[in-house]
Amino acid sequence: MVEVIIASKNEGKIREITEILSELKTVKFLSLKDYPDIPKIVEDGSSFEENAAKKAITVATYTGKIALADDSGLEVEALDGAPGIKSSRFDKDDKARNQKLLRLLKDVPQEKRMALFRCVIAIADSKGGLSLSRGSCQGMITFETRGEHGFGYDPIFIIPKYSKTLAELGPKIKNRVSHRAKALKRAKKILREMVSNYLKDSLPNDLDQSEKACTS
Ligand code: ITT
Repeated sequence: MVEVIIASKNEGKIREITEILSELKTVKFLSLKDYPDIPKIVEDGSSFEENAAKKAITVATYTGKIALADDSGLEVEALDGAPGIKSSRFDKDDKARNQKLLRLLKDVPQEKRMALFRCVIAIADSKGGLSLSRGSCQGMITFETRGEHGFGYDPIFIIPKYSKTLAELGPKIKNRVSHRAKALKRAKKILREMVSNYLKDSLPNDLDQSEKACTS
């Protein structure tokens, strides 16, 4: 098994990432909850890409293991893309953030409530390797919170195809259609390759190349 650290403290994200990548049977996922001593990472980048890369590189450097980070957020068209990369700092907790958004949009009619969830996944290793993958998911903002599943802005984000919020749809559908699911589709291939190289490299040196090839 190869240990991969999910560079996040957000339980909702950790749960979804672990579920979506569960078919990687040679990977054991840990998260920042298993590394309470890692210093707080300040997300001061000017893009999802910069913040995701910073989180993954910091954790890979600190632990010496492969790290996978997720930087994500919600862009609301009527608010010129806010809260965007500031989505987690928009207010003090999920409930307050959702109420604030609904308040700001109270006079915005149905047809102008378009929004986009974005996600960037960064995978870094301790030797300086870094790869990024992106995903987005289009939707509309509700007039009230709906549903109990998920986390964050899920109760106010409608997927038009289902006319339901992500919090009503639940994990099975969310993990197929979400910004995170899309970004992780490509990230999964990258991670599979990194892990297989890592396993090959960690075999004893007295195995010759043909024996190593048989293990991949
Ligand atoms: P880490 O940095 O520790 O991963 P975080 O919650 O601070 O956790 P971000 O900086 O990426 O993560 O902020 C993302 C914000 O967008 C945060 O408020 C989330 O609740 C929200 N968000 C991201 N993905 C979401 C999703 O799938 N559903 C609902 N809200 C989401």
